[in-house]
Amino acid sequence: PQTIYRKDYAAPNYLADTVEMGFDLDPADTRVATRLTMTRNPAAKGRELVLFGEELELVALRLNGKTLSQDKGDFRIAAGVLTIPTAPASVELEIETLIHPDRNTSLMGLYVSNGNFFTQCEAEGFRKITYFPDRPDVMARFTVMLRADKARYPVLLSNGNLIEEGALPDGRHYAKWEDPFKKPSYLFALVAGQLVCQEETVRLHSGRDALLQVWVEEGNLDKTQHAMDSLKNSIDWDVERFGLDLDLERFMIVAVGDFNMGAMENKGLNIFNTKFVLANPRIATDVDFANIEAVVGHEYFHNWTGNRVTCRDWFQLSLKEGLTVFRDQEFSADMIGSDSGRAVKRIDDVRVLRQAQFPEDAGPMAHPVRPDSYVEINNFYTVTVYEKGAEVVRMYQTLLGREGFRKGMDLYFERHDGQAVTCDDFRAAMADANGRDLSQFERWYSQAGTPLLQAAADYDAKRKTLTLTLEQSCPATPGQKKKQPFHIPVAVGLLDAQGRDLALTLEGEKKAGATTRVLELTKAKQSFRFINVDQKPVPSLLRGFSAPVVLQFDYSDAELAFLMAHDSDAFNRWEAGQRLATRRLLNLTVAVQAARQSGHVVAVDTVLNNLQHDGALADALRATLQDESLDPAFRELVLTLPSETMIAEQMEVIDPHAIHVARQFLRRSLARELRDELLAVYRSHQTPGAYSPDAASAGRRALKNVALSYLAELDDEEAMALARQQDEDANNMTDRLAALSAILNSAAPGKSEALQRFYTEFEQEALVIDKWFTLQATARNADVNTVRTLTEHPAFTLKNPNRARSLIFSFCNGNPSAFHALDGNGYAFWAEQVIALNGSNPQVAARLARSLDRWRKYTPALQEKMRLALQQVAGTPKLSRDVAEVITKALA
Ligand code: DPP
Ligand code: ZN
Repeated sequence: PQTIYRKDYAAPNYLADTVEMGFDLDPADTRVATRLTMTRNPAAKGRELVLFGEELELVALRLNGKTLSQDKGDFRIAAGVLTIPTAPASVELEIETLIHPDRNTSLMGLYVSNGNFFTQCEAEGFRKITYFPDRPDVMARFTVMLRADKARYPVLLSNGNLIEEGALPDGRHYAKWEDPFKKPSYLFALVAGQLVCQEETVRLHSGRDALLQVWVEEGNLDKTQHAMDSLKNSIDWDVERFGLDLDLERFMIVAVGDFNMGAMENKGLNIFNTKFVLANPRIATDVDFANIEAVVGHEYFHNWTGNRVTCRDWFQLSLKEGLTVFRDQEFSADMIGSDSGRAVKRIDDVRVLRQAQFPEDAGPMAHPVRPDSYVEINNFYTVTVYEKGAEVVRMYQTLLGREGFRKGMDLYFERHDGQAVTCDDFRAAMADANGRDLSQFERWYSQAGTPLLQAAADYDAKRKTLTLTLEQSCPATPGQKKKQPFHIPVAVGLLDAQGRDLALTLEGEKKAGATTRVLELTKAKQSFRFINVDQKPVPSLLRGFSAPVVLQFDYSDAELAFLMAHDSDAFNRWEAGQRLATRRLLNLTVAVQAARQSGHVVAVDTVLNNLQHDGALADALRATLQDESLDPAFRELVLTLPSETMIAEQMEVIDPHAIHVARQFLRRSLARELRDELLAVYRSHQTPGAYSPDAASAGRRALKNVALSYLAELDDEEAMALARQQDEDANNMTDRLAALSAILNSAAPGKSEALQRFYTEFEQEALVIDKWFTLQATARNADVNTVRTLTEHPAFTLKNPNRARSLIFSFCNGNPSAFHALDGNGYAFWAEQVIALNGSNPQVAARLARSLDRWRKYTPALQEKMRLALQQVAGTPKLSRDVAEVITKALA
């Protein structure tokens, strides 16, 4: 497969003006007639008119009224590209294609889900509908006519405004839609079928009215209220925070059960995975409610950051995604409102970054936020482009302040509304609006890898100064051996012996300033001197996680416990606990390995129990658990130990089994030590009365349920009775799932009965059955045979991405010790599933293919088995471009 390079970007030879499309919708054979007006681009060098098309039957092609013939050489088609070598400066192209939506299992382009029609065009799905200049820098005004059988497809939707509808002969009907805004083809959408909607008219900030609709299958109307509320909140928030109002008369969200991604921001017609729309207390957890709010916000915010101003080319994907993730993160934080709520949200986001993006940045698929090349763009909808991209945007705000950031945003829209632009254009707007030089900041876009920030503090008691020395480096990544220093904002505070923040004065300053200062590290090594520091302080570094780096500082256990108890920065309070726990977990892991190696037939538990007892962590957790002044949601985060994946990333050589044993041991010993306190917290954090997904109630449930999960480690009758009682009594999915999980992960009897009861109750709710599969795939006693057996369950299908993710992905990514079984059966299973998915849905297959990204970091025995599995996939005939890219890079 061919690699596409950013440096090869060339402006399109022709620019589009208008597009008129007619669809005769039929699942087997849909006819698409397109009339496209274009003019030669004076800025372009080439003269050829280039259109892209995949899996299309071309019925007719006319240029300015004249039929073109491939035989006569009027055009040629090769490898998905239709080229018309010579064309006049101004053209009207008429293109007729025939497509087969019911055979489309890739879920890109036009496809059928549960009998209804949907589209997904980002990034390059539009070319599966018609030949078209399918690239984001070609924007056009679309008018769309949909025709279909009225009984079977009563609802016909597309982008923009409905301008006409009516009956046609033979029981058919039509609807004509017009999108008043120019857009690239990746934002095109249509939906047709049997759907119902919840709708509401709202008065916009501008004084105009807008019609908001949430479309779902009949029977799901009782699950749309939260999405609708989230949409209204998003509209208000974007006006308040960024002065951006809805620009349409109508805004629609449609839910579909078969969807590759989370959701898609098509202009005025957002199409969503059901997972991010449907919710009520019976079927959705607190996390689901929060995710729905975030994703509804995300797609809505794209209307400005993505649609009004779009990307010049796909290398610039983070221009819209990083920015829009940042916006949705801020939206969610503002919706919680309180400072502690904001911190909880921040911790959640950083956890995702560390758990998923740091490993990506250290593996074979590592790429800059703005990649330099790709084989298949679908493989670059990554945590780097999204989550690290959001961190990069957040750093502008940290460096420029909220107001400065807003000025930059205003200038960005003033300059680029209606354009397709680059990450450099965004950075220029931020710099120019604030009179700042942000040229070095560009390296966050061009260099891959997670920077390492080493900090050292030197206190001079005589001079009363504290010198903080910061040193940065960045590991090599594929294609990038040497890295230049980044521009890193480092937020710091200093705590006195009582745990109070000191007012900070940097050398050369006259007065003491704020208690948190943002230091700007731009060189490889730099020192910052604080003066008037009366006593040796404890530094609180990288407050709020002010940059996406790994921070190393030589804290003692006592200092970490002190920060856990006192830091005014909630993020660092949590961070200190995580550092302490990580330290303990790594020590235990080494102890497990040593015990295994000694060859003595001693139970590992005995060895661990004999290890010198370290009460520091338990004491610190006890203090947090009982501190009623702390937000329950925050306490839950502190109590949650770093995941097995997080520990794995800290090791030179990953030994998943030792990690698992160590972490389980620590959980059980903490449960034993904190049993009384956990029970008390469990009892005092019930949420009686009607369920509400608000952050405060969700936090209470989270704390209560983490307590339950610890207690379940003890396998004692009292704890199991609590779990069983909760399983019986729960009036919401959060509590129900937590109870079931506690039962499933214990040694107690009655597991299959509990699972069966759950299944029977929710058989009709696909999203809940997904949870049912996930619970089993990630259960402690699950192995590859458990999962194999579940693939034969009548409710399982690989064809539905949510279902495939719920079982297969959950096992391969979420149950490391079982997946990495020593016999290599987990890898064999992985290879089978990747190969099966490759044939039907390459995009989803390539995601699964990434589960072995980090194979070179494992023990030699596991590495060898992983290499074999990778080679097996590599040798499969008809490997898609998507999977081939991932596997080739992994083996390189
Ligand atoms: N649907 C994806 C998102 O919104 C791609 N744009 O992030
Ligand atoms: Zn997005």
